[in-house]
Amino acid sequence: MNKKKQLALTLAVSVLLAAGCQSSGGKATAQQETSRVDTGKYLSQPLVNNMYTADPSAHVFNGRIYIYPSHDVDFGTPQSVGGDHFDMRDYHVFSMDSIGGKVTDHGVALSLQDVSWAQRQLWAPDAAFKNGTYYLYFPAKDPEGIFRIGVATSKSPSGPFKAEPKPIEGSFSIDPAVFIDEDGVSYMYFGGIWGGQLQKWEGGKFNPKGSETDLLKDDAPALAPKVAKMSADMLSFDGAVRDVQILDKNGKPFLTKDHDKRFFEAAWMHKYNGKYYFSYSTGNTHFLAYATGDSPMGPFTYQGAFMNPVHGWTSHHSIVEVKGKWYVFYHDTQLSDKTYLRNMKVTELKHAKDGSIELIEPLRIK
Ligand code: FUB
Repeated sequence: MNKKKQLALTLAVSVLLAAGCQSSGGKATAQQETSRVDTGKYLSQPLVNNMYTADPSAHVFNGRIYIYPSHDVDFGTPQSVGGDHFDMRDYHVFSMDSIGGKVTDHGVALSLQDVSWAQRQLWAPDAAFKNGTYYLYFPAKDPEGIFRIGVATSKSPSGPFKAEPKPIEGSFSIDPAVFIDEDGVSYMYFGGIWGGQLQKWEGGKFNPKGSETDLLKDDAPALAPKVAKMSADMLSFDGAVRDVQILDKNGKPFLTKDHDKRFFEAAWMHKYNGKYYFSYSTGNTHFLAYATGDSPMGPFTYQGAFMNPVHGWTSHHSIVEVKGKWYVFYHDTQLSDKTYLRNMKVTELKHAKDGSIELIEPLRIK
């Protein structure tokens, strides 16, 4: 490894770990932390104050807004570049009748102990409704420490959900986002690098000794998010997992060194005026970016960032239409100032006349 690369890796690792240590120590609840922060600094306020919530996937079911977030808790798990300190063990479902309305916590919808194949780290989930059933999709590490994606079902959008005995065959990595197109065909987008392990899957086989980051491969093509069609029963993939191609305006794929544009994690899909919008986080550069295309399988052309970095390290969102207006659910670390104890938020998202998304600044610049 040359000196420049060694320095970059050391820097990234220390930035990650230092970021995770912001105001470390103490296990204050989200509620206790509220009074310590300058709420005027933020575009919007946390939706929930009595627990930590992140990676909010929002959907409108039966005219009500349901949110499926990760449930961040400080279990004192040592921090690592692979994200061991994101040690989540259950999911709660939240709902509200309108944006700005009262948020209802429906309690524990699924626990790690009830997922027979999963050993740790219930990361960012998503939900879908089809065939009269609600599906909760979630990543977790199996006993070998490999992230897989599981599915659980319920007759109610708020759960409780019952997990299938095995992860989805052929699934790997993190951050599932399930999109059902107008023709009824469903797709799962997924993947994440660094803690999400995509860089350990080169060649289609998991390499436990693979790199913890993508930082040593500057001139290699950037690692691609994944997409698979879902079977009619929504419990498995229908066909092969494919790369999601994100191209620049000249039709060229990004390189690893394009850190402020290349995919990192947090895939999402929404459809607006007949176009497919694939959005994602750039991770270590903290932007939420989007790319558009004419098919749900891609390719997608990069359009730009639609949200500047939030307070915190991770950025993860969902985009949903509610009564004719569009909203982005996202998170930051306003309540805790710790990277792994986050709080979900929502703000309006506007498509301009040409279809582009107006850039959102989540922090008030004074
Ligand atoms: O919440 C754990 C991980 O952090 C998610 O899976 C990523 O998207 C990032 O938000």
